[in-house]
Amino acid sequence: MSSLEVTIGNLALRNPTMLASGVMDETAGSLLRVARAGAGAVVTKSIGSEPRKGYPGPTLVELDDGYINAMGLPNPGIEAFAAEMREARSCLVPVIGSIFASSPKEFSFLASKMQDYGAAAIELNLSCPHAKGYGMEIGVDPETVFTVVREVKSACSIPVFAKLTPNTHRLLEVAKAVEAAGGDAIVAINTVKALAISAEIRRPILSNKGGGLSGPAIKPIGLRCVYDLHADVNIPIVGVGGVENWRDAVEYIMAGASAVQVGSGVGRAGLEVFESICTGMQAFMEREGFNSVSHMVGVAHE
Ligand code: RRO
Repeated sequence: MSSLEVTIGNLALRNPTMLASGVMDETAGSLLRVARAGAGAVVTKSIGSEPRKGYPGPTLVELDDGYINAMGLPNPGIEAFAAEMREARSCLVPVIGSIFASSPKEFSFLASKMQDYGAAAIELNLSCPHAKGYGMEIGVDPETVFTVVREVKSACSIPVFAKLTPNTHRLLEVAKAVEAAGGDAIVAINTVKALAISAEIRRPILSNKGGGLSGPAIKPIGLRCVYDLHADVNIPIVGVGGVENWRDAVEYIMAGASAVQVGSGVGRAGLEVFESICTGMQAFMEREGFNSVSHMVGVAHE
């Protein structure tokens, strides 16, 4: 029997699938449903210091091969999120607290709150493509990223993951900064900067105009980033971007990911996506003679 168990840093997962931040993850109830559906871990919506409404609608456009979103970091704020985390802790699987902030000090404050709330790990959002003062505005500068990760690492004892943006030519430098600062894993990738226009309305569709593209359209971009990262950094990588079946997950693992996250795939394939990825991957591993997921990590480089 092939094993689907993996460890990322010192975080043990029953299988290599996680719910990506931003999907079904703002309440304990929805996180619990995703855990029951078979995910190996769940990541919360990115939470900031204060409540935020996000951008006015429309905030999402559905395309044939993905979505473009500009939600604008809507979240209840770290104080109110305590109640959701208290309930989500009864989850069968690790709950990873995603946070966004505009300074290293604010990131460490939020990380220690998430740790107090019982998060099993922290995911730093260094990559939202459309929020002034947050996300990729911070995450494209290796020095700033180094300082953020180092300060968060000294403020908490749980593993710290950094979610990076593909919207830069400095991805490898940023990833090396995460590693040098003691980061436990890299999560790649967040959404790709994109735009949708309505011919009839003659304007961009989203209220924010620009947004972030996700889903199958970005899988080759995610694969390329994970492949390059695996060649250059020595901490685990979590692959995200267009994963919606076992084959997508295996491709990311062969590129160098130790686990994958599923975001748009939940919207497109339903909650069954986690179980079907795991069943398909298990059958593939048995057919191909892989005893564990770790034996598949990075084999595309050999
Ligand atoms: O909330 C958003 O608009 C958003 C976030 Br925080 C993110 O990290 N990535 C994205 O595509 N949208």
